[in-house]
Amino acid sequence: MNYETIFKKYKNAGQEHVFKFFDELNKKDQEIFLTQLSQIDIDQVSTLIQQATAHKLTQDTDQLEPLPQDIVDVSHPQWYQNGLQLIAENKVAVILMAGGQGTRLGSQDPKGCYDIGLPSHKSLFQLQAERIQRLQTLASSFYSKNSIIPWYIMTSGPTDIPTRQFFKQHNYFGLSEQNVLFFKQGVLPCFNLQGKFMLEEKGKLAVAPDGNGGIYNALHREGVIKSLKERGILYSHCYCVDNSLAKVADPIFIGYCASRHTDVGIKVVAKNNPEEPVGVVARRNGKYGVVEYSEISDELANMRSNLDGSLAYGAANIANHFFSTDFLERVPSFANQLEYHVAHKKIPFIDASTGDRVFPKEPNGIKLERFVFDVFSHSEAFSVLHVDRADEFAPLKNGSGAGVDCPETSRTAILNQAQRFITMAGGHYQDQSIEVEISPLLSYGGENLEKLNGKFIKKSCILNSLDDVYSQ
Ligand code: UD2
Repeated sequence: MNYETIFKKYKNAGQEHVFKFFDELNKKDQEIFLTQLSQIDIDQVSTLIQQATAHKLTQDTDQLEPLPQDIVDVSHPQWYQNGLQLIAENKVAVILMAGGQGTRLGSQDPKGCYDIGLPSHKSLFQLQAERIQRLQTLASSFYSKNSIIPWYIMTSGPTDIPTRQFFKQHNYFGLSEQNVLFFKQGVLPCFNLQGKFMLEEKGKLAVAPDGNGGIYNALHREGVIKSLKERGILYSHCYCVDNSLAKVADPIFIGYCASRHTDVGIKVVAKNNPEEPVGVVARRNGKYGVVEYSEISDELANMRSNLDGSLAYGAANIANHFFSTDFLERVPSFANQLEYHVAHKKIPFIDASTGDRVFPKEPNGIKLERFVFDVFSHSEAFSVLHVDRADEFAPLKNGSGAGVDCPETSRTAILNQAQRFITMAGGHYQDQSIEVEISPLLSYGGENLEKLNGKFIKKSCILNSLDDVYSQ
């Protein structure tokens, strides 16, 4: 599209102010700017701005009820073999949501690159890659097949290049490059409290990733669904990058959901307290859904069950989802009904009156995002698996020293899990100051440590292989 056409579209939408500094730009920057402007669906976004600024928060428009207890099953090893067999038959994929910007973490790099300070200094990406590798080994040896779990990684504008570079630098952490597939989610323009677009630079619109719910458009647009079908994938585990304990492609979860012909499955833990920043699984207008922590009222967050006094809305979403490929194929038929959520953020912008870049101290703009769990109401066979927080959920949200959901709590969670695995195998620590890290390549869920039975670990160490186990 040429300048006149684009200008007219933006003028009709009341957004012509974005051209204020256009004449100051050189030819090349003008081309880049026009390309960016032409890629925005200005009509759709204008509608969204009206909806978002008039949007009512969920609890005063939706009829909410706590999750009925009879829908929740508790995780159990009985489903492990079923899941491992599906993995061995190459019917299982992993989809990682890694497009978020680690603002709260204070890191410029994609969150998956973060080193939480383990003795091995492995990043979250490496821990997750090694969990996949271990499962491929377990499935292959148990079912004597060459098991492959393709790993689809969703990135966004800010995380795409650094994520791809990180994997390349680390040679895909031992995985085959053709089974680590990146795809980018979409972006949406930010706008100020008056509904006007903002300039990040004189020739660049301020945009942000369209939320982890942008995954559904991206899966189709970027050919991931096509790839899943070509590979014969029936089920996918979809999870968030920032959970240090994420049980990637958990055979128990896969086996449980598949055994119930699930189209959408979710893992939950008991919510710690009313203020914990997690969504809660509930019934919304008679359907299953998740009420995000940023949208639940204090009244509902604090409501207690009459039976045992626990939180009525206490089924905490840990961003671990199961999807059948059939369901993912169905999503476009209702994707555009998915609501957008309003996030008030501090958005640097060019001040129109001075041309200077301003870094606001308070939220000055709105980012629109979709949430991955907003499709749950379209599920026809919903499953909820209650899992053990200590074994499955250690989110990395805050910077070092925050005391909660931070590198230190993630590190502790992983080392505590290793100690439980060793104790379960009959091993002991010589004294409590010892720290042992177990490589996921050696053990995914505590298996393969039998030789530790009756042994005393005398000093802190990293168990990378059975040789390390024998040498204790
Ligand atoms: C997420 C869940 C929340 C709870 C919590 C647990 C959502 C919407 N909320 O809250 O219910 O489970 O995690 O820790 O899932 N991401 C993208 N693209 C985006 C935005 C986010 O891929 O545009 C990814 C991000 O990389 C991360 C995940 O989605 O892996 C969660 O993102 P977040 O940090 O924005 O979500 P949070 O912690 O607010």
